Amino acid sequence: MQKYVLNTMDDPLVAARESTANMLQTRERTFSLPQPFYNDARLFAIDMQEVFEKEWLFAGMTCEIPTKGNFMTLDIGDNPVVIVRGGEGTIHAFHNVCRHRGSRLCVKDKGKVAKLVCPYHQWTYELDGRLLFAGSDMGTDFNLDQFGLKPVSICTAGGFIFINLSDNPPPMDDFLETLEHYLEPYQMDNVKVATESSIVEQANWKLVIENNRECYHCNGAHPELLNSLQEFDDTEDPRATPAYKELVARKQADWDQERVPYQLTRLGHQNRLTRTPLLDGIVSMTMDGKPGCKKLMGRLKSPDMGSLRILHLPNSWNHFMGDHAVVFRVLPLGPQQTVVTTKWLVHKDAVEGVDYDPEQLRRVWDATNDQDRQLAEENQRGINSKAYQPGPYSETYEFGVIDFVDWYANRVLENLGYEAPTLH
Ligand code: 3BY
Ligand code: FES
Ligand code: FE
Repeated sequence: MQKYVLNTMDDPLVAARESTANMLQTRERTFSLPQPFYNDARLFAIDMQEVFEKEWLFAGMTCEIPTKGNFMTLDIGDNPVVIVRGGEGTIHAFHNVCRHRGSRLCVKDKGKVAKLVCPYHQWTYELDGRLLFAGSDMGTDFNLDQFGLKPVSICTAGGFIFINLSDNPPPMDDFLETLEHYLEPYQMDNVKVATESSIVEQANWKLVIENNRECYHCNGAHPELLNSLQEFDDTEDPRATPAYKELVARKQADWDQERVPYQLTRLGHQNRLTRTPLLDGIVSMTMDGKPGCKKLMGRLKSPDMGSLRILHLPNSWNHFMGDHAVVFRVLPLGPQQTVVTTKWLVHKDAVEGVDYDPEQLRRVWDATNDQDRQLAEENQRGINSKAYQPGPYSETYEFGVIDFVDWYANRVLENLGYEAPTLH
């Protein structure tokens, strides 16, 4: 494809890429990042190009587009994307950009269509992206085959949909296999979204992820969440008490009976999966710790499944319990603005008002999301000050943040064409 670009002398990112790489190579590894990483417009453009346009991103769940013609849209920075279910159940992703004069094709968040029809001049595409109809006056030489929608790489596993905007996506097979294995008990073809929320946070996307990767702030911030959640999820964690280790041993014996995976699995720093017990006697992330949905997920017989936690960098964390699951998607909107979308999933046969009340179901994470939004926004405001300088992460409480920043720094360096240090 012919690329048209402005003279690179005029491209402000040429110099910014070099100084970004330089800051990443010389950064203090266990300290927060230098200020521009959190608030600079050029650095944001580099994050979009090197992370969000090159890495695999969590987009949504297959249950959101259950039948032929169902579609969902999302924006990766300036790149609108549409994900649609075609014939034979195949799921396709396309740049949501008409090949006529570039209008956005699908404008709604979600919907169902027979064909993809552009709202501008009604060019009409098949669900597999082929252009079927382009008005009547395009001339005799016009070849429909040359104007199909541009595909976006996509893969699915365990009900999750991932997309990748690059021409050369990195391999993901290990993660997809692992995800299938951990999600098998939940029979992800049998789930639906009970309720969802999107909140806009006035903070850089990395502050949103950093905040999620530690529970150092939980005691001071999250009374509702701490009704159910332990502040750590690993018996090797220095904070793990003998009582936690005993609880883990007891629950793991139960989980063996139910044949559900629980081992901690880390795939590089990008993906981490583990099942951890909730507080003793608590089975779900609800205000009272009781199931929020009477009908359990998948093939599960007991609601007491703890929480299966799934991390996928750069943009998702998730909690799967026995009765419901909560999935989270993070998308940058600007240098200091991020949208966090949360979806609560239940068994597809669960009946609203009988088996679950969506308002009850969402209470804990609505409160927690709002608290985390405030923390990230205050973090952003302090970082914008001329007084900000990178500060030390606690290796005991904030190792997850260190891991995230290491992953981020390495991906940016490598994607910019620099050598990156090996991660341990
Ligand atoms: O539960 C979570 O997803 C994160 C991890 C630690 C604190 N927190 C809100
Ligand atoms: Fe889509 Fe004209 S821009 S039909
Ligand atoms: Fe939090």
